[in-house]
Amino acid sequence: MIPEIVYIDGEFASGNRAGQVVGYNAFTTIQAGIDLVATGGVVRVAAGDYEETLTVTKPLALLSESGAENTVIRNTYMADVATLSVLAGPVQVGDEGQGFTLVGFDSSEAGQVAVQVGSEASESTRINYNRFSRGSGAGVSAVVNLGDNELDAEKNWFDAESGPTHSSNPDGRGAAVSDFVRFNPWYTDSALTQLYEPADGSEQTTALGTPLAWLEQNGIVPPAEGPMDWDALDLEDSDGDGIPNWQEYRDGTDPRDAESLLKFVTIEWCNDDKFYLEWLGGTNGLGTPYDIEFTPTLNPANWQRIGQRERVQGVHDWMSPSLMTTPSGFFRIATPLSATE
Ligand SMILES: [Ca+2]
Ligand SMILES: [Ca+2]
Repeated sequence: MIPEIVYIDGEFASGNRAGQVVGYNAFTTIQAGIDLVATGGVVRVAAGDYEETLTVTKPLALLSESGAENTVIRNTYMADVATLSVLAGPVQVGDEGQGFTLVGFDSSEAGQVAVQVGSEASESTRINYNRFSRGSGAGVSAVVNLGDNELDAEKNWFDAESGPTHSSNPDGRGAAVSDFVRFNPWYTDSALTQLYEPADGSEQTTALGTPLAWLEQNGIVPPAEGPMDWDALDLEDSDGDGIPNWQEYRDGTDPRDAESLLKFVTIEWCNDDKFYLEWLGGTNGLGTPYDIEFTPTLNPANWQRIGQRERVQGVHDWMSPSLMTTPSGFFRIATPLSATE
């Protein structure tokens, strides 16, 4: 009977352990387990440092028993041979808490590869929760896909917080991957705890925090034949109302309408103990509530938030809720970039 699960431990001696018979379902090398497990079976590898080059020619799962940190597969003796070659699939290499540290032949020469996947296996192979090392040389690749179906190599550590070296990841400085390797998200730490969170292109902003998409929606775009200087556009006052575009975003007003700007229209002292305010504002921009701030004197100013008001389009009103201790002072409407408690 061919075993569905085989156990690998470099320290197995001859003789049997509970349920494990050395030479049948227990081996000291990973390659022996790969060769002798049933098709579609599981090769379970105990913690240790395995100096091997592996070739997989049938569907199986290769899993460690105690994670990538404790289970290393290393090619120390065969230059120009991948540490792990996958020639048929589906094959799974690693899973959560059951990955490997995979080290290619350590050389500064290009062409040293940790995992190479053939075209017959690329679509159905998964390589996750592993760690790749660049070794001492820059020439070591983490994952090379010889096929043109996308290979799942998400959630690995590529030996750099910036992710693997590949043209589609211009900031990546880690071990390289070939084309047709899906590597995003990757782990940004070797302990495999923090996944990289890609920036959403729609959330790009100017230096002052104005979304580029908001400027575009309001028809404020760089000239076709000029520099893409969004920061300069942000500082412009496109409608000539005295308010720069970045401020109109925070105020929620229309940067193309000079009548639309944040301003008080009414300030009243009523019933001898309350202030009543009205101001023009809008919802065309930042969505955080307006802060109503007050200072009894401008020299020195001591602005304190005394209320908040949800945004609407047009006129806002607000009545101070409690007795104001001073019948004179100054108000302003503040629009902090992020909501404050
Ligand atoms: Ca303006
Ligand atoms: Ca305006």
